[in-house]
Amino acid sequence: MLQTPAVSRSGDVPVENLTQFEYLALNSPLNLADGHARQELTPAQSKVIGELPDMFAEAAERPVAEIEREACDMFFTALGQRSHPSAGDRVLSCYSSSLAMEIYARSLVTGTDAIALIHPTFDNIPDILRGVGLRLVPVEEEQIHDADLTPELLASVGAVFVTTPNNPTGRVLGEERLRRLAEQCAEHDVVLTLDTSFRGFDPDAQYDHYEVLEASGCRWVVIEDTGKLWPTLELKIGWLAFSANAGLPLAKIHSDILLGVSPLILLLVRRFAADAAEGGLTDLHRFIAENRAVLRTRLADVPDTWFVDEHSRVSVDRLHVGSRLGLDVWSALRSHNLYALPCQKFHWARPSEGDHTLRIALSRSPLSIARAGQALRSVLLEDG
Ligand code: EGV
Repeated sequence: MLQTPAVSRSGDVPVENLTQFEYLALNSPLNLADGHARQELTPAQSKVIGELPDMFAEAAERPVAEIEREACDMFFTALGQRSHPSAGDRVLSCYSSSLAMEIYARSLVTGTDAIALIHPTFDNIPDILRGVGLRLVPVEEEQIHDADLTPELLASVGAVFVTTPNNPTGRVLGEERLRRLAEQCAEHDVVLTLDTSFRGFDPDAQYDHYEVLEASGCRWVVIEDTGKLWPTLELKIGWLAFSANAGLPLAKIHSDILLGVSPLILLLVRRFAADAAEGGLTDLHRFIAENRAVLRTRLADVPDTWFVDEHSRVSVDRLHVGSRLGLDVWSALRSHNLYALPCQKFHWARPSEGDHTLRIALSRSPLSIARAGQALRSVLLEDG
């Protein structure tokens, strides 16, 4: 199923996925495209970075398994996941959550040929899953939140994959829904898979998921990510956690790809997670909420535009551009050197559903958000 690549107006570079849209923005001073954290370090985080030479020495000296266990415990616990399995047992460390997902996908395809996947969601998830030969069955986000999955759907797939909080909508799977979904997956012997990369931004996503999953008896896999939270210049860990009964060759395939991650990065994660637990996370929530408020206020009186995900707390916000085309607005913004993300490709099963929305990143300096708000405002008013 080939789709015509989106072509930028000013150049003719074909853009085949969301990440390629994000590449275009990487060197721009007003990059509000990718969901990575690019704001300034907080004073407490700067202090940790100042101690990197000592941390390097510590990482070189101590047993890596010990550092890995501490980093994993600290991170999972900071985000409310007290019942998590421990590293070295049923948590595998990866360089990134996309790598964790690739390892998951390669493992899953040994036992099934189909997976139900939340729609919309960030397009590298369907692309990675399709890349190993899985057939994807779209499940609407509303469907997952509002009711049980049908027995027909559950009988037709080997796994269900939910991004929670979802990217880009910010929608969180609540505890009761997770419990029910896990029960259904247990009943049908389907692997329940969660991508919780954005969980750090929303306290509603920080109830103890592992307690619910373990109690259900279902086969489960969870991909956790430190990569969206802190401005650590792509120094991050993706974690692949799984149930004792997962029945997938995750450890074998992980070992095919890597011996281990850097103990220096594990130490960095441990230190940033400790700071998060001691108030850093609350500060981050306030920071994102303020950026969101500045952006929304700046555009509040622009006709025929609105923010779609009213209650979202994640570090991105979707703007509906009304009757305008998202790609046209994206091009106009680009000529002001401001980059956002057109949303079609999040709607991996039906891209036209994203024709009129843009995703704006909020993990940026307040000054960038203010400037972007101003540029968006003038572009939308010209165009409206
Ligand atoms: C976001 C990009 C890839 C991803 C960006 C993202 N990574 N393609 N492996 O991290 O929301 O901007 O998730």
